[in-house]
Amino acid sequence: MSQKTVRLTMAQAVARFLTRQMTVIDGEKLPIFGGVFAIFGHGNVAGVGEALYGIKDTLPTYRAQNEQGMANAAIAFAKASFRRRFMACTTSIGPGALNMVTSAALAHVNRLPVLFLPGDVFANRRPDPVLQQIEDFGDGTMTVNDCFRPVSRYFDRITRPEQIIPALRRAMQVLTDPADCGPVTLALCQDVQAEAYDYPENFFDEKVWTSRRLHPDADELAHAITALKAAQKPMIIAGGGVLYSEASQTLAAFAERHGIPVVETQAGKSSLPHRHPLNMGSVGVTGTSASNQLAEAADVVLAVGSRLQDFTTGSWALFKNDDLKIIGLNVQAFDAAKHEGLPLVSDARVGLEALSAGLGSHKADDAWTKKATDGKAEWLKAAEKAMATTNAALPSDAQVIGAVQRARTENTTLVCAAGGLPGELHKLWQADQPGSYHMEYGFSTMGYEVAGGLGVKLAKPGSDVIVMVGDGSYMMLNSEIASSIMLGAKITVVLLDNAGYGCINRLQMATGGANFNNLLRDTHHVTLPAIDFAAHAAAMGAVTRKVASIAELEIALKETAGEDRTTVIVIDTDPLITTDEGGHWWDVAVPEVSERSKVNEARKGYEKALAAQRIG
Ligand SMILES: Cc1ncc(C[n+]2csc(CCOP(=O)(O)OP(=O)(O)O)c2C)c(N)n1
Ligand SMILES: [Mg+2]
Repeated sequence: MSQKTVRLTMAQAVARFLTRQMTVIDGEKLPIFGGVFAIFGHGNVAGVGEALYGIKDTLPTYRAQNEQGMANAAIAFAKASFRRRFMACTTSIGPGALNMVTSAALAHVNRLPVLFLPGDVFANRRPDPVLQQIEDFGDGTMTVNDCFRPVSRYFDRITRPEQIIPALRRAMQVLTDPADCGPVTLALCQDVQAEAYDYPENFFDEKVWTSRRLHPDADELAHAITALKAAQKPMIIAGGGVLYSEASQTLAAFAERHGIPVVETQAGKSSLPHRHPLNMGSVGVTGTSASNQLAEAADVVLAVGSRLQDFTTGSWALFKNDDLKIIGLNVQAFDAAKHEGLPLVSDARVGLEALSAGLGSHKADDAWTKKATDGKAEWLKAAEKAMATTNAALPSDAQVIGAVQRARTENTTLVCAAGGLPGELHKLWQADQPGSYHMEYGFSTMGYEVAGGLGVKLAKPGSDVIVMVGDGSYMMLNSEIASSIMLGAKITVVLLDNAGYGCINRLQMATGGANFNNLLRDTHHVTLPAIDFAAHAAAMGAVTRKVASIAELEIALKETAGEDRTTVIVIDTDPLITTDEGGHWWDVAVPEVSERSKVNEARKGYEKALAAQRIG
C-alpha cells in the first residue's frame, strides 16, 4: 500500500490537524476550534510555538496572562457556544501546566469541551532532570501532567510522533460527544514535539463534525410516559442540557401543551425566558419561593439535562412527597439514573418531543398549574422589592443586580461564578435569550469571572458581556483584563466590594462560627487593606469608575456603554444582606462537639434539618 505522506514535526501535525476540524452552525461552515490560548516556556515554545506560528492566519493564537485564566476563557468560550465550538490551550511543563489543572476540573464538572496541550518532560530522558521536572523517586513515568488524569475525560502522553494520530482522533471524538464531552489532555513531550514523522496526508483531510442527537430507548420512553400520565403534581427541572441541546423552544411547547411548570438550575437558567408564565425561576438552595413550594409537593420530577447537584435538590431535603419519582432525561446514563431515577437516556430536544408525542393531549391538573402561576406572581413582587433602588450608603447585592438589570439590553450576557452573587442572580436575574445567563456553578471557581467574560466575548462578539464579580474573586484572578484590552474584546465588569468573603462569612455565622478570617476586618492583620480596585483595573488599561450609590452606578453603566474598551465599575456593598425570600437549607456539616454554645445550637438545628434528607 502506498499512502501519500507529508513530513512534519509532531507539533506541526497537531497544528495542521486542528485547522482541518470544522463544524456547521446555522448553515455556516466554521472551524470547530475558535483559536488557541498559549503561554510559552521551554516546554512548548520551540515545538508547539513554531507550529502555531505556521498556522496563525488560519487558527489564531492568543497570548494570555495566566494559564488558569486562559483555560477558563477557553472553557467559557465552549459554554457560550453551547459546546458546538471550543478552544485549545498550550502551556510549558511544570508550573505552567499545573496552573491549568483547576480549570481542567472546572471543565470536567461542567461537562465542557476544551483541549489542553501541556508540554511534558523529554521522552528520551537524556537531559533529566530538565528544568521544572519533579522527579518521582519510585516511578520513572510520573510527571506533573499526571495530575490531569482524574480531571480529564481523556488523557494521553505522547512519547512518539505517530501516537498523535490515534490520540487526536480520539480527542475529537470525546470533545464532540454530547454525553462524554469534557476536557481532553494530550501531554506533549518536549523532544517529541520537535520530532519529524511521515504522516499520512489523509490524516489532515477536512472533517466536518455535527452534533449527535441520541434518541430514546422504546422501553425507557414508555416507562417515562406512564409515570408522567399518572402524575398529579408534575414538575420539570431544566438543567444545562436544555441549552446544550438547543431545546428551549421544545421545552416551552412541552410545558404549555401539558401544563407542567418549569424550574431552572444555575446551568439551566435562561432555558425559558423569565417572562414565560410557566417558568418558576430558580430552584433549590437559591430557589424562588414559587419553585420550591412546587418542588416540595411534586410527585413526578422530569429532570432534563441536570446533574442534580446539591444546590438543585436542597441537599436532597427539598422534595417532600413520599411518592416522588424522578425521570432522568439525560444524554449521560450516569446522570439519568441518579437517585433511583427512571432513566430516559436521550438528547433533551428529541426526548421531550418523544415524550410529548406519547403524552398526546394529556395535561396536568389545572389546580396544580394555577398554584404555579399564583406562586410566581407572589415571588415576582418579592423580587421587585429586593431589587428596588436605594439611597443606602452600602447597597445590597440584590440592589446592585437591580441596577444592572435595568441597564441591560437584549444583547446582554451576564457572567458570574462564585461568592454571594450566584445565589442572588439565580433568584433575581431576568434572563431572556437562551445562554444570556452564564453562571459557572458546577465548580464555582473564584477567578473565573473576568477570564470567563473574555471567553464569552470571543464566542459572541456581538454580545454585551457584563461580568458581576466580588472583591474576593477579583483579587484571585483579574489579569485577563489586560488580555481583553489587547484583543479589543470589551467586557463590562461590575465589581461589588464588600471587603471580604461575604458569603462564607454568612455561612460561618449560620453554622455557629465566630466571625473569623473571611471579612478583611476579621482577619489577622497589621493594616487593613483598602484596595483601590478602580486604580488597579485602570493600570491594566481599563476604563474605570468608582461609584458611591445605586444612582451613580446607573449613570456609570449608561455612560460607559459606548466605550470600546473593557470597563470596570466598582461599588461598595453590604456584606451581610441577602434576599430572604425563597431559598432552602443546604447541607454544610456543623461540628458535633464544640466549646462554643452557638456551634452547639447550630448543631441541633443541623440534626433536625438532616432528618428531612432523603437517603439514596
Ligand atoms: C478558588 C476558590 N477558592 C475558594 C472558594 C470558596 N469560596 C466561595 S465564595 C468565596 C468568597 C468569595 O468572595 P467574594 O468574591 O468577595 O464574594 P462575596 O462572598 O463577598 O459575595 C470563597 C472563599 C471558591 N469557590 N473558589
Ligand atoms: Mg466580597
